Amino acid sequence: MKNNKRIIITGATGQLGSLMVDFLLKNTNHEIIGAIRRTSQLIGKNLKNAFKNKRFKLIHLDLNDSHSITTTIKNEKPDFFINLGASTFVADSWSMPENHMNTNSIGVLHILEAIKNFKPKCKFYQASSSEMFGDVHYSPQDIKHPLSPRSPYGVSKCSAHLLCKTYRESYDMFVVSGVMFNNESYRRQSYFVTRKITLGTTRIKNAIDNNEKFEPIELGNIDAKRDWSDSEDFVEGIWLMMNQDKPKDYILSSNETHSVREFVEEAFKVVGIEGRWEGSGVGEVLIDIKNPLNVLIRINPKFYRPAEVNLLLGDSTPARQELGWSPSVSFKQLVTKMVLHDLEPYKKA
Ligand code: G4F
Repeated sequence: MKNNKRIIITGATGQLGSLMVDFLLKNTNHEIIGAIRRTSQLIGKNLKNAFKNKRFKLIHLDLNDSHSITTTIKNEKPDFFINLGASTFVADSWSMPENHMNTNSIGVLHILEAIKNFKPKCKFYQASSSEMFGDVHYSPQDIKHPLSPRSPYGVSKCSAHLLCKTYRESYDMFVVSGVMFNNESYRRQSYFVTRKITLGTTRIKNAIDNNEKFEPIELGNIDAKRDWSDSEDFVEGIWLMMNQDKPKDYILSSNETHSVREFVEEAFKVVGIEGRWEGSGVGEVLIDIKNPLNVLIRINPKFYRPAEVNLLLGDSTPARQELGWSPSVSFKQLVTKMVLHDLEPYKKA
């Protein structure tokens, strides 16, 4: 196919990667190469539409193996490389810090080196993270906010972010970092707090409707605040960043912040359950107002983190003004979308 570009997307089975694949297959005529680890479990689930398209193919690439990265760049000769592959679960980064540094930092170094040496005109996108701002100095956080991470994950993302800046400035490469605040969807894994809540809420709703016993959802710090967006909005922002004339970093965010507590309240509202918070600290619970014996949420300190990012609130004004990007889904709409998706299996049952 003439004039078609070749785009490699790492993390192609993940939430953002698979949505990126779907977006590019739908909105461009380019060849899409999904890169995944051989052990990735979500191929059938998240890439089922992509496999129907002849412009899509899957390859194996391991961010922890420089040879696999170099060989991929040499063989595939990509025009764009969108790096959405990473160890993304912040809580795990204290128990697996080396894995996070290797995958998220050294992996990026290998990609940058391979592009520089074998396909220097390839445009590179790095998924930077609002976790880099960690112990925030001011709100809202803009692109100039100091890097102040609070977890090994945050450190790994800072290091990759700085490598990108260095390669862009040293070798005149097209390298952009999109600093993405939290983004969620029905493809989010169940151990992230939003999906844990939407899956838990729908499980409880089904149990109450059928007069069955149920276990509450167990959470950690419910007062942490995040700037949550819909991942489907972000993939468009990423593509706009890749198509600028000159590489420039941007923030992608909703510009609103909400606590985990608010997310819980909204989710139960969607299924028509009204709760009331009682107690405090580790003893705090959310109970069902209609039947106070029903405990909906309980705190489990095992989900507390050794160091917490208490507040994230982005300022994506430059992306909106200069790239023409804008999020289309509000906080309430996002919670509703995710809860309604997770209710579906119960309707079919
Ligand atoms: O959903 P989370 O695990 O996401 P977190 O840590 O904010 O990281 C996500 O967003 C980053 C961008 O800011 C990405 F870079 C990163 O890869 C990932 O996508 O936790 C959100 C908040 C935290 O404050 C956590 O302490 O929810 C709090 N929380 C409370 N109870 C919980 C739980 N988090 C999880 N995962 N599980 C709980 O039971």
